Amino acid sequence: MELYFMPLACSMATRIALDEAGARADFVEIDPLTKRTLDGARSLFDSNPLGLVPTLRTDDGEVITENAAVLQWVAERYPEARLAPEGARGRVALRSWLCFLGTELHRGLFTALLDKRAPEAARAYALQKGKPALDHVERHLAASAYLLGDAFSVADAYLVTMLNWTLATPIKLDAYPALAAYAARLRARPSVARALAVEVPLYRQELERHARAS
Ligand SMILES: N[C@@H](CCC(=O)N[C@@H](CS)C(=O)NCC(=O)O)C(=O)O
Repeated sequence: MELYFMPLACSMATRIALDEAGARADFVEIDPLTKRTLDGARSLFDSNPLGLVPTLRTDDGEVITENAAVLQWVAERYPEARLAPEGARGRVALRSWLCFLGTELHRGLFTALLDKRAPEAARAYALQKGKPALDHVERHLAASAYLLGDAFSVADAYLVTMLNWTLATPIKLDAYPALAAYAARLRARPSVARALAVEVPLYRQELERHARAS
């Protein structure tokens, strides 16, 4: 299987989930500026018409896009890793969190904050509009170790990935003590620590590459 990823992007959640599952995968780095592999040989658009990561090509050649779908595929493909709850109720809760993370937090809040081309007014609007979503997760995690209670799931892989992004935004995690404690605890989790150990240096290289090109 192949995971198309960009360093520290939301595709890192899939890297964490695959690591948790002990799954073997080839990680194909995409440059966000060119949307091509670093050697220029392959375009992400050939696999995903939107040119977005994560894009996962399974061993059967099936292409899966959209974080929520990719993460649920990994959880279902490797049930022994227990990355999703077993019961119907728990599955609904997982889908609910994944939809919330993908829409209210990722696209609703972080996309505008991280987009250097976004007008300042768009950033301010996203910050104000996204605050109830951050407050919601803060309240939830004040009473719960993980998004789904006492067990790590693919939703946590997604959330911890996004919390890294706060470093590049005006969001100060200090103002959200439960989220800050959760982020610190999850960053020490071996799968998350390994993902960061791989992707932080790749991100730095990406920044250097872009600085040289500009
Ligand atoms: N709706 C998509 C959004 C994925 C997304 O926004 N991916 C970002 C990285 S976090 C991306 O590929 N950005 C590249 C770009 O926008 O050109 C999903 O949930 O997978």
